Amino acid sequence: MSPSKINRRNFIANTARGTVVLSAGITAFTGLLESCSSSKKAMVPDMVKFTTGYNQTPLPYAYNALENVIDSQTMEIHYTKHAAAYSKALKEAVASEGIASNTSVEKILSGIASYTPKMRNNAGGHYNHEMFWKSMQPKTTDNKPTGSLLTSIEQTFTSFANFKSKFNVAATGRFGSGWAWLYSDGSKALKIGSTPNQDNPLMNVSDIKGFPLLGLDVWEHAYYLKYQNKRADYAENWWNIVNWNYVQSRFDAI
Ligand code: MN3
Repeated sequence: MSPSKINRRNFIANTARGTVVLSAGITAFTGLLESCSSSKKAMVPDMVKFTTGYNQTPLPYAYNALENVIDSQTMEIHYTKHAAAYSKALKEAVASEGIASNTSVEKILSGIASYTPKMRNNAGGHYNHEMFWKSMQPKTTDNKPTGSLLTSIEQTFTSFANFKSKFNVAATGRFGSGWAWLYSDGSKALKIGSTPNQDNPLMNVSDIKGFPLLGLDVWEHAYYLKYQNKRADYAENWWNIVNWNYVQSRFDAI
């Protein structure tokens, strides 16, 4: 934590638990903080940088940019049809369920138990995909994290190879549609897990709770044209296009 960040924020120290909870006076993540309180650990994402709106942000690369791993047709259908539908339906749900239009998706997710299945499916779907697009980049050789994230992965999972193996188990083991996650339950502790459908660790209904750092879409629409039933091959190839700089930026925010 840099001094400048410290100066920008108001700290409340909980010395009994040895944890520190940041109170930035921004309401967007109040629910998230509350939803994570059950883990007895602080959840302190960078609230401005990682606040999600309702519209799709532009895809940060061309449809064919990830061609060796994800084919162009899959990317285009996935972004312009599937993900676009989540954004559209999210906006419908926000309007019909009386939510203030400046409410962040994160705030909605943290209290998702209070809303309809339409909200759950589409707020989750929109959030997950907005994060998914940013977490990929064109294929590079020997693609792996560096710095503090690599150190933490190696400390938590023994090695980067072992981390990938455990993540792939989460991805291939998810029955039906869903997501595999690297997430933090607070205090930068790394966890691997999966959620069904469009759920994610920000939801107060989720079995796993925390701040998502990296998510892999294992719905068949994400890979079927190129990989058919071979989800394991998709998951293995995907490591070549993970944007570790983006994952690191999320890790730095907690
Ligand atoms: Mn998808």
